[in-house]
Amino acid sequence: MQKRIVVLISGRGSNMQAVVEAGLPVVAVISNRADAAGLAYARSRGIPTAVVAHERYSGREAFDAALAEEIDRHAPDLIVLAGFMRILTDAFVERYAGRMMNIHPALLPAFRGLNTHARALAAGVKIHGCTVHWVTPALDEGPIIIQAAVPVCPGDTEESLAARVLRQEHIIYPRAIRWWLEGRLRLENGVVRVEGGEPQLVYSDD
Ligand code: NHR
Ligand code: GAR
Repeated sequence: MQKRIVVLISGRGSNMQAVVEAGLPVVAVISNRADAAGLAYARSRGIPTAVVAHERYSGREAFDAALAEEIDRHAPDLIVLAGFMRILTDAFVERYAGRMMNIHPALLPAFRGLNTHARALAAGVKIHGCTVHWVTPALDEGPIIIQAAVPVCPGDTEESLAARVLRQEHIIYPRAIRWWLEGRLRLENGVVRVEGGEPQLVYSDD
C-alpha cells in the first residue's frame, strides 16, 4: 500500500519543497506558524495544510497533544521535520518512535541546537554540512541516516555558508526518505545501515 508522509515546517519550507518535487508521497504539511511561506507552496501543489499555532497553547505538552491530533488525522507512516523549530516532548517523540526524521544544518554531533552556521564560523571549522537523523527524545542525538559535507571557505558569511549547506540538504533529505520508502533502512546497535550499501556520506564544494 502507498506510504503516507506528513511534513512539519515552521518557515520557508525549501526542504519540504525538495521532498515534494522528488515525487515522494507527502499527504499533508503542518506548520506551527500561520505565516510560514512554505504553506503557500504546499497549497499551490494541492497538498492539504494545517496550522497548529504553538503560542495558543499553555505549554509544550498541550501544543504537542494538538499537533499529534492533527498529524494523526492524516494517518502518516513517516513524519518529516523540515525546518521545524519547536523542541518536541519525550511523549510526542515516543508516540512516533522510529517514524520521525529531521534534517539538521550541521555535521552532528557537532553544533546541535540553533544558529549552527554562525557557531561553525566562530569555531573556525574548515568542514561543515548537514545531517538527516531519526528523531529521539534527546535533541539532535538520534541515529544518523546520511550526512553531506561542504567546505567552509575564506570570506564565508553565515548566509553564504547556509546557502552552500542548504543545496546539499535538498539532495540528501529526499534520498534518505526514498531509502525509507524502499524499506532499506536498518538500525544495528544504534547505527543506521542502508541495505544495498549506498554511501551515507556526500562531499560537495558546489
Ligand atoms: N525534538 C526532539 N525531542 N528531538 C529532536 O532531535 C528534535 C526535536 C525538535 C526539533 C529539530 C532541531 C534542529 O534540527 C528538532 C529536533 C528547534 C530547536 C529549538 O531550540 C532546537 C533544535 C531543533 C529545532 N527551538 C526553540 C524551542 O524553544 C524555539 C526556537 C524558535 O522558535 O526559533 O523550542 O535544529
Ligand atoms: C534548514 O537549513 C534546516 O536544516 C534548518 O532550517 C532551515 C529550514 O529551511 N533547520 C533547523 O534549523 C531546525 N532547527 P527550509 O524551511 O527552507 O527547509
